[in-house]
Amino acid sequence: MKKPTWFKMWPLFLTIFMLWIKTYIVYKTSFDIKIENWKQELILFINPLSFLLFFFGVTLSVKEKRRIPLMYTLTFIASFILFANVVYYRFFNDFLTIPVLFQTSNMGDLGNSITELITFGDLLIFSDLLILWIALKIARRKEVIPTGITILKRDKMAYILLAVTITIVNLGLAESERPELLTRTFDREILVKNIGTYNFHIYDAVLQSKSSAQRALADGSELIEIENYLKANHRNPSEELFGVATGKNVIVVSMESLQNFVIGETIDGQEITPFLNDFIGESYYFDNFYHQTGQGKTSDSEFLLDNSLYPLGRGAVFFTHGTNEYKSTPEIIKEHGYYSSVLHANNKSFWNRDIMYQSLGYDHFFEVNDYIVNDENSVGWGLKDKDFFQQSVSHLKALPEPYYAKFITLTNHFPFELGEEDKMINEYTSNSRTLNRYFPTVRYMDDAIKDFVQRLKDEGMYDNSIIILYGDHYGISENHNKAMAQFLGKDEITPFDSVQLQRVPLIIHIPGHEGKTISTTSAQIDLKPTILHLMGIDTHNDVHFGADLFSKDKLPFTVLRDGSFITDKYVYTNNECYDKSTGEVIDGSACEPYMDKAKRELEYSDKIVYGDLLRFYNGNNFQNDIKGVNNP
Ligand code: GP9
Ligand code: MN
Repeated sequence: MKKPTWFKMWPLFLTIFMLWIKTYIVYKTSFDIKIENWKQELILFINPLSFLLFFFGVTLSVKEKRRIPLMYTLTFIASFILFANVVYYRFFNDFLTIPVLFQTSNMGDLGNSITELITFGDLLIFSDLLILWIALKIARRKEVIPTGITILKRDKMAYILLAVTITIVNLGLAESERPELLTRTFDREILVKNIGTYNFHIYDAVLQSKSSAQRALADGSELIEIENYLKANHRNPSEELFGVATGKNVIVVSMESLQNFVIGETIDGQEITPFLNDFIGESYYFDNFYHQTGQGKTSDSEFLLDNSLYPLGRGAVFFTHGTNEYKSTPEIIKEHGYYSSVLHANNKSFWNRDIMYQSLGYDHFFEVNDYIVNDENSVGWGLKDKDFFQQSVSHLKALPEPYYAKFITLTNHFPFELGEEDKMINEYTSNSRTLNRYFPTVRYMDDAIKDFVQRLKDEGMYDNSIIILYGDHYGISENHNKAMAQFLGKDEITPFDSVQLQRVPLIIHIPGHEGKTISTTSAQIDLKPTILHLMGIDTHNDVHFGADLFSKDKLPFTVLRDGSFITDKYVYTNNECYDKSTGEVIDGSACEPYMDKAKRELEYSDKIVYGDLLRFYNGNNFQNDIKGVNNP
């Protein structure tokens, strides 16, 4: 039997071992990665290894005399990646991504201070190169250097097996800690925590090359067909409301996980949303308004709001196409003298917001560092909504007027945690802990918005503001259908009911206007043209898939991201057509006329995003030829 060559591969194992431990030390000392349990710590500890084994595996495939020099080179590359991240993190509290490397504005922030950012201690990151050099020198002198050895195929196979096993263990643990990790692409911190800094860069490169390829193959010609479609679908604004918000501040509140089914309902005789129920009485309330989000959840709803484009069927568009060219609301209203900002007390890189908001043209983003967040004022995902709004008012007062300010709430987020002192109504009683806990957190959010509106009144800001409140996406998934059926007093939740449960509240408050409920089928895609028209901005030259919600010509038609669609009479989902008034399955021919439109809407919007088509779009020509026909 041949002697194993494992022990002669010691320089390789030493190199990998040093880099592994070094990476872990860097994780713990240079990055602020929140660890909640031992499993997360274990994932963090082993994740560098899964990459390093593969990376250095390359050295086994080259000629022996090349092996050691290659090892030095690879060590240098891995160390340099680590080093660059450490320096970048020190300044931006974030990990490097490929788009960031090309983002000159970010680099501009670094400016000349780059040398100040690097400390002498950082050079320690390269110390293993020195250790390896010394170890090899000593070994050569003692003639234990494994030169001239041929590594057996059997040992190479064992090595690959080891690398594969570690990777599977790593990904398996990560998937159990954070399901849909790679498709939902939550946050860079979460990605790095789970797959490690090196694998993260590979993942980032794959995303990048995929979207670059699709982008590279696109040319402006695709826009013509889309333009024709959008022209035919353009709806004129309501003459009565066009321009009512001109010069007024526009405050938009994204209400976390709020669905329509709680509006006007009670738990043990107590209203779940008493404030919203009252506010609806003095606002425009849309009770057939749907969310259209996909995996990007809150960020998808923001995408819909600001672009009137559909988010993507897979992944979060904020992540995958964060540097596209967009013609979003903040950009458009800037030309009309508006200042735009987002207020959200979470990490700025969550959902890639910091990058995406630049692409969308926001003037300012108040993120977690602009708030005082501590154990007392936090629950679940972070700063409690009441504290968030309270602290936000001073930010709001500092904004140049008129402004467009988007608030993103957080407390009513799965798993719906709330301290006893904040519980204003009872939990529900069912087999779903999630649904049971949903109601007290909804009630809390309702109260937080009440306080906020009161504050706006106290500060004299209320009468000069249009307030738009919308639910971002569902909070209760289909996993809780049994409990949901119990709450709604139904025998079961059918696919028809599931679609109806995708309705989220939309409330538009315009000072001096009386309350009115509008029941046209509508969705988040309609927000942008509606807001622009309220501000008195013409949208004939704008690319948007939605329509003004107040327009008397608005088609009662809405497509959800999964391809389901809703009209005034029908609901189509899971290849079945339902009668909207009875919820019964009917002959598919009734839905047939809308199928093509539903498919086309999503396809055209996807083409724009994947091809980054708006970079070819010349706003001046668009829809000009129909002026006079459709233009008021
Ligand atoms: C996080 C918040 C919640 O910043 O927007 O994200 P979600 O999980 O709802 O998309
Ligand atoms: Mn959300």
